[in-house]
Amino acid sequence: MSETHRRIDDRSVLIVVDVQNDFLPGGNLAVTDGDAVVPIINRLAKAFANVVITQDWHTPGHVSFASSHAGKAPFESIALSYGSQVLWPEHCVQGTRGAELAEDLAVPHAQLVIRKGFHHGIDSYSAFLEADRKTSTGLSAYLQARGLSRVFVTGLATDFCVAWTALDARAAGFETFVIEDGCRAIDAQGSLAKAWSDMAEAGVRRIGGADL
Ligand code: VGL
Ligand code: ZN
Repeated sequence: MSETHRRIDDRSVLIVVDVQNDFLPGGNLAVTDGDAVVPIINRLAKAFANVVITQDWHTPGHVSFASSHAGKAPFESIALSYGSQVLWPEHCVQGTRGAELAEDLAVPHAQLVIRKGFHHGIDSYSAFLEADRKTSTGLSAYLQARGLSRVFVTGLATDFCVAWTALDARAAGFETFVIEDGCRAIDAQGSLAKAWSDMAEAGVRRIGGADL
């Protein structure tokens, strides 16, 4: 791939996915080494005129929590009306400290904070389309309206919210990159390898921050 393709321009947007206390060490759904992305993202974001931040934002008792289903434990799956759902520890509940953005995240020029996963009965790993694969968050229309056609994705977790966001960006027709060193993974049952192979197949480009 040529430098030209990777270069950040006016049509480029950095999407910073779910860099929230609950996904950092000590949080309710801690991603190993999750805090390592913060300085990397702070540095990367300076190169982007356009930045969007996402925030996982669940209701108390959300359908994606194992505690909402009798006899179920975190990391088990259940069948819901829209398909299979992995169950998680309670995390990113609206208004809690765990749902707040990482204190050290320093991206003051971010223009939009988009919350997702707020429908009580529908999860949303993706920043574009909820887990029923029908309900839109509005992000695609926002980016289109602003003339932003090149999406660079970074944050937590590589194999869930980052991957789903990147796959949906690609499916919506955006040129899509994942900045690998700006991400960390949960990696449950081979989910990380599968995420990278799904993204490669979809035409999502895997890059490092140093490529930019
Ligand atoms: C995420 C699991 C549940 C993520 C969010 O941000 O990757 N993972 N909710
Ligand atoms: Zn969640």
